[in-house]
Amino acid sequence: MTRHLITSALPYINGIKHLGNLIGSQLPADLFARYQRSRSNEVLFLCATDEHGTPAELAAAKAGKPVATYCNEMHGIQADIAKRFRLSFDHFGRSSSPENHQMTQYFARCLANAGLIREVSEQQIYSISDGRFLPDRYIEGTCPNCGYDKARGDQCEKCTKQLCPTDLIDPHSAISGSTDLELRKTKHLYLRQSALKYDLDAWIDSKKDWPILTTSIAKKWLHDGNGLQDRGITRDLDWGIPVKKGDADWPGMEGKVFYVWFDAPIEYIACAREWSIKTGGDWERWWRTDKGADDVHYTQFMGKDNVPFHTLSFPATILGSGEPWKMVDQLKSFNYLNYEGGQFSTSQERGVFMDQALGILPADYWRWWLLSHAPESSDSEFTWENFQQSVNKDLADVLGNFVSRITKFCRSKFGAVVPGGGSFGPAETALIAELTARVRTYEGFMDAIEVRKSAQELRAIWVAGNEYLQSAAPWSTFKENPDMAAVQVRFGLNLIRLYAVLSAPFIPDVSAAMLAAMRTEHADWPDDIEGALRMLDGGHVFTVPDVLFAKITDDQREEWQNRFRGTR
Ligand code: B3M
Ligand code: ZN
Repeated sequence: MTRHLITSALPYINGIKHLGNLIGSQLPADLFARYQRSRSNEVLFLCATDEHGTPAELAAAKAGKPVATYCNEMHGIQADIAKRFRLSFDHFGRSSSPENHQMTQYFARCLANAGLIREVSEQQIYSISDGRFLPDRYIEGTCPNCGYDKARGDQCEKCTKQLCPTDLIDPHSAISGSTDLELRKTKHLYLRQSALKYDLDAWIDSKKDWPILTTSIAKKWLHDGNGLQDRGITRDLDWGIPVKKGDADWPGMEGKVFYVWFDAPIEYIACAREWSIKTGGDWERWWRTDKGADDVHYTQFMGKDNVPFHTLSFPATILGSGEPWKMVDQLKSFNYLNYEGGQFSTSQERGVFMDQALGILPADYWRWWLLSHAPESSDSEFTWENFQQSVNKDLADVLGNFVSRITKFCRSKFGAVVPGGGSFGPAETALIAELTARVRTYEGFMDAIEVRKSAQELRAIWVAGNEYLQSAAPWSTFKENPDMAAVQVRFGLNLIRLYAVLSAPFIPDVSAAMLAAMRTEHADWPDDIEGALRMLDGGHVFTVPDVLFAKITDDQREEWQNRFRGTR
């Protein structure tokens, strides 16, 4: 039995996320968590809302609400939508939690005690009309590198160049639009990442099984230009975690907060503490290698733009603390999901957002399409045609139709009871052999977090059952040899139960419906396929389930295509 700690990158608190955000981290993480639980491994699956920094403050200002009120409301909304997408977090925490305040200030003290924090006086842009400093994304202007006129103070999202607010041409406040700005002296704390360069390099070199995408990004930042830079970890803002050294004040840092990317990854740890308060669990058993976490396998899920912070800054915080905290073992990062030839856009209302998706179809339809088209080695594209085709073919025609045909035929000839008698013939034996190989292959892909390949293998397992039914044709066999038909039908009904177990990580609701229709609690993972296909014996009562997947009509597809086209 392996113990799996699994975290998904924390979604920013502002607004409801779109399908691209969902497949970029939380949904694949859920697939992996569900699968590891189904293999009887111990899992702690954590996520939380990322509630500090620009996204929270600008969104709250736009909503005309105090930031704390806004965050309270949005956490509840995001938690509810996550539940409706069956994202099976053991805890969905908040980076603004008291636990994260305490944990972040604790790490700051450890780093200070290790001599890894230095104070830096610097010039920051101050907005006179807003009465505040404008760090990071609180300021916008024209990118000096590519001329993009909505570049932000920390990065130009068009040419991705990392910027400082003072680099921008024609800067203005992202809060009020004011250009009444001036440079003012301030001072901030910097994490001396440069002093940890060799430790980090050695740690990354030890990760022999990391995907190329992950390692190449980490190495680029580590060796890019003049190597790993010291990094500011405090900001002149009101909303955030106050700068303190543990419980003690930090002289000269009054009124400042920690930078959002310093506190957000620490929430992975604080979230476990929130979980232990909720459940009585032992969080240190998951995070402290001196208290039992040395046998934990820790996997992180995120979008590729978050890789630098997870392979450099957060590990620097952990390594720099000098304490035995668990560090990530495997890191699965994703490219981007594009929408109908362009990008998802909140501001342009372009693309399908998580609440809207659930408003038109149940979660499993989306889970299946997103996971089977996950943007793993490259970006992928959502088109309504492809979505309609995949739902109608994979889900309705292959899986749904198989379940419907076998249960309805059995009810018509044998009643809603598994028919007994007879024994498996060559066709059943052949399919057992094929499924034994395919399920082992499926397990291999799932353990390696090869999401698309896992989906393809699972689909092939569904197809194999269909092909068996097609060639066995119990409806024809029945006329000449009802006993043989009984064997074929019993075998088919057992396939339904097997499919329910194998498919649950992808489509949990329909899998539960299939298991319920088979009236069985037996949902153990099938180490022995033949044994699994004998689980439902003659006389076992079942029910014919409702239609598992309704096909998407052309009219529906056209209506939805128009509805989510975007405003421009
Ligand atoms: N909130 C997500 C993003 O950059 C960011 C991840 C934090 S994980 C600690 O879109
Ligand atoms: Zn640019």
